[in-house]
Amino acid sequence: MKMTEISTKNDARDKLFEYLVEMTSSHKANNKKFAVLLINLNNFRQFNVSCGYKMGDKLLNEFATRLISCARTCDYLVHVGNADFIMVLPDVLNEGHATLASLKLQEKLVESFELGSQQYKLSADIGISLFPDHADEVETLLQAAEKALLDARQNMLSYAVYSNESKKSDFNCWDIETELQKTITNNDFELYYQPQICMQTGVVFGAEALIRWKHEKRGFIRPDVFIPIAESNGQIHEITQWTINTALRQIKEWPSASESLKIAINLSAKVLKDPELVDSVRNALLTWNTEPSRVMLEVTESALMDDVVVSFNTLNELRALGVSISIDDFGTGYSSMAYFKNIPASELKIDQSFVTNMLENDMDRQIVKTIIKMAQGFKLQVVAEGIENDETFEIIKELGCDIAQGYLFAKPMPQKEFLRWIDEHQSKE
Ligand code: G
Ligand code: G
Ligand code: MN
Repeated sequence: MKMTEISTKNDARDKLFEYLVEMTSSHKANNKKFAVLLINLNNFRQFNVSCGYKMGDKLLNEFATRLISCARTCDYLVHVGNADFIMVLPDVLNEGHATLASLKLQEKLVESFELGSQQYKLSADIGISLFPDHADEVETLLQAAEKALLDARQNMLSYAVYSNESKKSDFNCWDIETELQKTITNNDFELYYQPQICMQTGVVFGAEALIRWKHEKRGFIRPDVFIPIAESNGQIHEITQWTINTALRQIKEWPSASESLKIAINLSAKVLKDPELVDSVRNALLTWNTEPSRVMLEVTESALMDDVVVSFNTLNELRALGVSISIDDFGTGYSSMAYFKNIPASELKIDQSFVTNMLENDMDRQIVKTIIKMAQGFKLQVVAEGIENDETFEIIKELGCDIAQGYLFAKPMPQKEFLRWIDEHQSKE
């Protein structure tokens, strides 16, 4: 064999081409769209330098597994070389679907990767093209995804949809960021309130404040969509300030008979690492002259476990102000039992996915039961959220849960409606 023999043959790429040729003809025939996502794992070369090719291969496997875990069964993933993967999403309606899929993939990468005894943080950039909007042939469709990836890089975005310079794409991250900034500047968010009920007595316990962004053209944009963007570009700090201050201001308008009602406010993972968080909560309490005992701050279990030392410290400082801490989405974040005895919280919120499915799924019912038992053992208050029917309510009440939240009582609603709701509910108490 000659030492200089070079092969440019790539089986995976050949298969991808064949697959895409089939996709173009089937989608053309049915008048449907599909999306191509070119996913580039960042800093892979650096990883190979530090850890070697063998570990590099393992990392690629783990990375692919993570991508597959949030794909639909009809989606197609192939490793096309080095740090590049292509994911094909059949049958999408529009660019919005493809960008939501990209956000979902990127959210999946937030949790670190474990290889051997080490933990690694990974991120990826994504270029998106759509058949037939951006190209109707395989080669040009892939070129369009490459161009989108370059655009993303140049604009410091984690993903971008293809656009030829003259035509700016309609729903990309840049637009959302700009619009978000406008909304922050103009104070155009709104807080909705969802009641929480004491299960054993039926009286109102308080409400969870949930942010709402109504865009004049696009309607409601879900917090799951804009909070991760705000987290990645730092806007989350201003949004959090707004949320805390608005919630504390608005509870002053609640009826005086409701002076003891609690307000639960969500804090995102990034905010827990903000060295100014404790000061800004202290200031807001002073500004609005709020009893700290009325305030419950919710942090997700995965945010808490991301950096246990930092988050435990921050939460302990917050507790020293007199506010309470609740662990949101509990059951999904792999808490270690070892940390549990020192957990700086007084409440667990059972993740709604377990509650919603517990009538049909015995495993979920067991999980709910176990979390309630555990909370009782550790003297923590426990909330079940996502209660949608009487049957679920009765079972959970029987298990000894303290507080209920869910559509069975009320959906999240604007302050005005919430005030009416309290009135009606309290007249029945
Ligand atoms: O309210 P809704 O179901 O749309 O909430 C979706 C997600 O957004 C939930 O995980 C919720 O915790 C989160 N969320 C809602 N309001 C806020 C907020 O003010 N700040 C943060 N960080 N997250 C919020
Ligand atoms: O992640 P977090 O627990 O903060 O999310 C709270 C969100 O859950 C709220 O935005 C609310 O819209 C949603 N939610 C509350 N109760 C129910 C319910 O009974 N069913 C469903 N599907 N969603 C609910
Ligand atoms: Mn919450």
